[in-house]
Amino acid sequence: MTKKFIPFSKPIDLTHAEMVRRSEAFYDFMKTRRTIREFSDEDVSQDVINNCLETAGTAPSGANQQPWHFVIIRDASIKAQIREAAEEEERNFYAGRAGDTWLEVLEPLGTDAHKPFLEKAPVLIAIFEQKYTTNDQGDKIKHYYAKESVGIATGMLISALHNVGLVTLTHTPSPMNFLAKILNRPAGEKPFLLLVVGHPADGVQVPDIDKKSLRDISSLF
Ligand code: IYR
Repeated sequence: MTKKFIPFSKPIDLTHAEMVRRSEAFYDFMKTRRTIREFSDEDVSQDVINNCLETAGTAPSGANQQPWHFVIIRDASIKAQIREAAEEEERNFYAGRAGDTWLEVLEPLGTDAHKPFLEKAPVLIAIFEQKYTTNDQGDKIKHYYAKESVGIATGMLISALHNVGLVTLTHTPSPMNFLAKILNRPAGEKPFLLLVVGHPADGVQVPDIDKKSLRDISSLF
């Protein structure tokens, strides 16, 4: 394939002071994001979801292969199937598969095998990692750094949803192959995450937890 390059111009050009102010303002807003486990049934428009998905789709990816697929679930009967399958996995998880050490670190979050949010929240987004795709000739096209890429896209999706005042829960029932089955996804796709999206329930509380300090998460040479 021949290379084609086009000019790039900086989308924004700031002074140092403006950069400091803007980076602070972004941090101040992003640090208000909390994972929410109780949702109201208030709806979220598909226009908003689509814009946030388009933002996620701008993520960098290995060889620009964009190895992600997002399934939007609004249908009550599909949500019910997902809840049933997820709760079955979670019962096994909490009854022993997790192991004591894992359950110990989850303790402060107060989670258990009940997942009513899977039916209550207006939107579920099942995110799939495309490990490979299959072309019309039936050849497998391998994707490079698929997991890293879909992780980055998911982070951008969570940020885009937060930016419009929606709340999310990054739900990872394990194993979650049932999602590929229920949603009829092709071979080569592996469920990455089930993102629960909506508005918080009235009076919802969140765990009193901290984020690590800059000192703890970074080092400077
Ligand atoms: N998937 C289980 C357990 C769980 C695991 C982690 I790591 C969390 O941060 C939270 C929960 C569940 O959803 O309950």
